[in-house]
Amino acid sequence: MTKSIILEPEALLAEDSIHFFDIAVNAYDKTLEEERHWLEPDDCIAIWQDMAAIREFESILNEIKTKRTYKGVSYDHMGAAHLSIGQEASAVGMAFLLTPDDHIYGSHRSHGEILAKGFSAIRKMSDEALLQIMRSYRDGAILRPLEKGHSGTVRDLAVKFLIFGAYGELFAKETGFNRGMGGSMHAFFAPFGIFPNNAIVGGSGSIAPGAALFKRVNRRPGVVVANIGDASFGCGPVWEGITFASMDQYRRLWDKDLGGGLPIIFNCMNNGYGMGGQTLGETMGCQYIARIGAAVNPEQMHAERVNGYDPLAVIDAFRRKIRTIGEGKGPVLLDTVTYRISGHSPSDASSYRSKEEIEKWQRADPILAFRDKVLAARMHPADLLDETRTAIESVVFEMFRLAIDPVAAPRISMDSDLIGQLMFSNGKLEKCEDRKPELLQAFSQNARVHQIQGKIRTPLLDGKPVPKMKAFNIRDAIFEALAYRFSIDPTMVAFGEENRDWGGAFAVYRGLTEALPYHRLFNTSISEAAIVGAAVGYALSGGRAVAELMYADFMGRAGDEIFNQLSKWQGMSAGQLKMPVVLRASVGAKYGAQHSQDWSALANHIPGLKVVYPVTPYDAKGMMNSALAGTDPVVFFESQRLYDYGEMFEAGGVPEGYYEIPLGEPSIKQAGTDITLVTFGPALYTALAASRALEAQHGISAELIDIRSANPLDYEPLVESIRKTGKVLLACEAVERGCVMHSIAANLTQLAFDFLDAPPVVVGSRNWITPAAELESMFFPQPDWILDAIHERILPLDNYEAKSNQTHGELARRLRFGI
Ligand SMILES: Cc1ncc(C[n+]2csc(CCOP(=O)(O)OP(=O)(O)O)c2C)c(N)n1
Ligand SMILES: [Mg+2]
Repeated sequence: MTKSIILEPEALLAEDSIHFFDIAVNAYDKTLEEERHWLEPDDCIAIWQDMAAIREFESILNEIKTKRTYKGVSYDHMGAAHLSIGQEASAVGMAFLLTPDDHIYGSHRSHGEILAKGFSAIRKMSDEALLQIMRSYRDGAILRPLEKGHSGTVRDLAVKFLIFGAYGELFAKETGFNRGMGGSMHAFFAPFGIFPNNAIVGGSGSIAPGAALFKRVNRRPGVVVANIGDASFGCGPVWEGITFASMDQYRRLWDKDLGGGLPIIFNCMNNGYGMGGQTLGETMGCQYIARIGAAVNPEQMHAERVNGYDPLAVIDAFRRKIRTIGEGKGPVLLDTVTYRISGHSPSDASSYRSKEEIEKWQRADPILAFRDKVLAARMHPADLLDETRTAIESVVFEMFRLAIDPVAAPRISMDSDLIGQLMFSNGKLEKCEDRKPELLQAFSQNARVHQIQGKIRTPLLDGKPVPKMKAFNIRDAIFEALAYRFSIDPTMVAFGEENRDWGGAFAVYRGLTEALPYHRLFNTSISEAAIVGAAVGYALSGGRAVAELMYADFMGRAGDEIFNQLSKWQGMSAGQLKMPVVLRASVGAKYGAQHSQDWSALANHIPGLKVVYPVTPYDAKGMMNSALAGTDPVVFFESQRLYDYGEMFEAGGVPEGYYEIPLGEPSIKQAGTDITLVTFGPALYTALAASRALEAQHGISAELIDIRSANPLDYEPLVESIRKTGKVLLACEAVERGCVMHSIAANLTQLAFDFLDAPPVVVGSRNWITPAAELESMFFPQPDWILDAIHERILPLDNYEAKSNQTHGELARRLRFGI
């Protein structure tokens, strides 16, 4: 389909100017009396109590970190504690109106936001709902130590639960929200709408838009708040997240009833500093974070600066901005000015700021200022405020004591394999929700489906190889798997660059544009970090996402999102959250150094990712089906050179119906007796050619095994093969140094040592830039290289003259020079 907006030269080249409107700065000026139409006396107590609780929570941590003792109680907290003393009003103001349907994401400095959001959710939930959550969450593991001796209300119990769970998480306790797998910087508790907090500065900036996307696509109530620091606005992924969240299509092209612009508030907790870098006047040039909105869209993201030292000003801003989002006019940017009186962390000596500055902010202390305001308005007497504060402080202290108690709050057993078990959920989930998937047409009516029906799915047709044009190929295989899951799982979305209309950069999605509404398949900005980050946020919210990276070389642009986010949240949530994301990354050829790299080793190195690279139609369909039925993140490499390849190995052809190939099972593509050739990626075809030459010219029978999956991987078939052949060569198209095959070779040396006649040999691409298409045969492994390497390093071949230098001497020379 062509676009509905015609780019008119007359209009686009005409003289004009761009208009900006004023951005409000600390415009809130209401007195407490003026807020009385909504502000009940109890609300004042709530705000006061929540701020006091946060202050106490953080003060205890500060004392414990710096002095190892607080009120006579000693504890050695080894981990991080990025405190937010001074930032309480901004946290409480942010959370005050939010309901459990509203989800917050945050940063390394989020203890205050976690507590504020939790307290706010607790006030809005019924006793039954609270009890249900506390009893069912991890089968009551957090609740049990609290129930004994509790005599107050359910809400009081829930407040204790929140503080106890938070401290427990910080102190790496079994009784932490996530069994201590997240810790201080990553703590969260989803049932209260508190979603992952991120140790990567700005990490939530690209993830939270995916959570907002989930709400729109699946018609969920609520807003998403990304609480990120002022310095994080220098991070590329934050800008990408803002770009992704502000795409015009949500309002112009998506079904109106979805609700319009993404329901997200980028809330800058602007404390004026990174760690020691000052964002005003030193490390940034915008002076006001709110100004950034003016670059984004005509509404300037409805940005404004808010006084984050006054909880009422922040509440006021959130009320107005939530309304704006309700009108479908998101995203929103808030620049909430605050100050951390505490250091960046307790070890921070604050050498970068003056004592005088800190003292000025201490005099403006938001908690004391609010107290004065309440007293001046005669809302409550001083002794009630003071009693309330003392009472909540003692609850916080009590919870601290309980959380450090090794009996009430133990750690996971040191000799358990629990962390290993948490890395993958290994679940099978046909659909993330049970409702009818939205489709524009039945797939049985789809032109691409019809076209594929006429294709040949077997290796041979009338005894001859199938011509390329007629063969059911890898592109078709992946399409079929995707189409199947789209028709089953209503939450499933696919997005990336040029995904709609164009059909995905390499036409895998061709035909899907006609079958799927915009919100299930869409083009994104050229924002790889946001593409992967949004997929992460979407999955954390409960949906299934397929994200596409046009070239694997662009993984660098999404490095944090792949390596720190996609891979880690199942483990850090201790299994509470799932990550059903398939990240499709196509591996190029012909386009030189920055468009032709196989980076499977990078993904394979990172714990928490499944990494596969199928290279036959049979494998591609079966493995994509498995990936799309699972609950784990799968990095799914595809070879651009092979998209047109038909099936050459599976005699019965590629089934039309649904089937799965479990991820992690190597496939014996050709049985043999004399040597084992193990491949990953397109090197299968290189090894196949080499095996034919070995057979024809030397009478050597090679067993050909494609591992298909680098992680997980069952080594048993490889060891079995080596037991038979005694020899193994491993080949892939990634540059040789550090490639997946080296890990496998090292493991096989351990696992099959007794059967090996010679050390395993690895053949990969040269450790160079990928040269131009015309020179590629110098770079990618060639069949000759495999024969030469066998001849030089495994089994001398009779009357054989090597064409390339694969000797040990040459290997040592290359290693010496790092090439
Ligand atoms: C990507 C990344 N770079 C650097 C750091 C180290 N670091 C941790 S916090 C921080 C400052 C962040 O400042 P800001 O975003 O304003 O948040 P604040 O600490 O002020 O709450 C830095 C540089 C990091 N964690 N992540
Ligand atoms: Mg900051």
